[in-house]
Amino acid sequence: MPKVLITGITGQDGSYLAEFLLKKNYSVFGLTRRTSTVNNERIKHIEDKIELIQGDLLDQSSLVEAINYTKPDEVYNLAAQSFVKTSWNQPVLTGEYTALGVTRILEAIRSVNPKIKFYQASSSEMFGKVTETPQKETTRFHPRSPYGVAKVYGHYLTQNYRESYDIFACSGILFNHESPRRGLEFVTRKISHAVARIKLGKQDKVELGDLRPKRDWGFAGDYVEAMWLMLQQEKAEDFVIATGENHSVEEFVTIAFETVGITDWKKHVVSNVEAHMRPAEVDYLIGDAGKARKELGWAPKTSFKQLVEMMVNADLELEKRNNK
Ligand code: NDP
Ligand code: GDR
Repeated sequence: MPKVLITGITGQDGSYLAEFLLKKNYSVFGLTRRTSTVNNERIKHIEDKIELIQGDLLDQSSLVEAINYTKPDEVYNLAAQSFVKTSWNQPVLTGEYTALGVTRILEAIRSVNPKIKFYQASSSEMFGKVTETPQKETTRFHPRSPYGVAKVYGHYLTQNYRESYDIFACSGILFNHESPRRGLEFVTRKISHAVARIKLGKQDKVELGDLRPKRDWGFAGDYVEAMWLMLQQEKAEDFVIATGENHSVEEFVTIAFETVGITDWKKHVVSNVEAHMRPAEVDYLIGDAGKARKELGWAPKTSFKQLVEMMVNADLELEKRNNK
């Protein structure tokens, strides 16, 4: 039975990846940090099938210990401070987790067993102010946030450990991917959750920022397969993972309200650009996953409309169960 260690297992992607690898008969270990309240909501349904190890990307010895104890064949580094807006409020912490955290985990792999295969969660935010459309593996990076800059560091460090120590280390440059397990502060989930509550009469309005930015939005459940495929190749390489389509925040809003039969959504949306302004915005992202399609045989399975409907319907069910 192959063994895997996932950092960020309590997050959106970690939970889907753990499910996916259990189906592939992996023995799954997850690194979790200590919190005063247990935060395992997304993995509650598989908790008896996985083993959680306490550790933190800020603590080198905890990473060495986790790798020594679990003896994994593969490590997926999904842990990060992943909310772009917060990265301006906490730029140093974002750098510690999202950038230096990659060094710490790669150093742990190098010192314990450099034969372990490594996946790094790189991001389309590295392209930022885009210099080419669509964006592919060779597109120049121009990150627009401390988060994006930290991801560029992690990306190049992963390449560097591959070249310096011959570690099988890959980066997946993933474009936005969402799901009913997305954190509530991200725009897609903020919208799907608010729409469900508006439909049920629990609230009347939702305040958003700029509705014009466009993103290439896919379904997280489809994207974790690509992570795994990267580590099953002969050679370690980096891949862009995207749908190849982009949509504005406004299009997401429109379909979300349509899903619950509300067509006059403007009555329910307050666009407060000022309040949600980021010091530098990323306006337009669209990925070219041609290399992944060709070399990994990967393609997304869920359309944009299916994704929006899935999220709104899941939030309707959630909010029907919730009395508040
Ligand atoms: P989430 O924010 O949902 O999950 C982040 C995870 O990282 C959580 O499990 C969190 O733990 C953990 N974590 C944060 N800091 C530390 C730390 N210091 N030590 C240990 N664990 C820590 O992110 P996603 O699942 O959406 O994303 C997964 C990865 O992919 C991230 O690296 C993200 O930056 C990257 N990415 C995501 C994209 C997306 O669209 N979702 C696109 C491209 C890249 P806790 O539960 O305790 O907070
Ligand atoms: P992003 O996701 O920054 O692309 O990062 P987010 O959902 O936060 O923003 C997407 C776009 O929507 C605009 N926007 C709003 N955003 C939020 N959060 N809340 C609002 O009310 C709102 N109104 C408009 C934003 O300005 C932005 O343009 C995500 C994260 O998962 C990263 O970790 C990941 O690397 C990238 O996707 C790819």
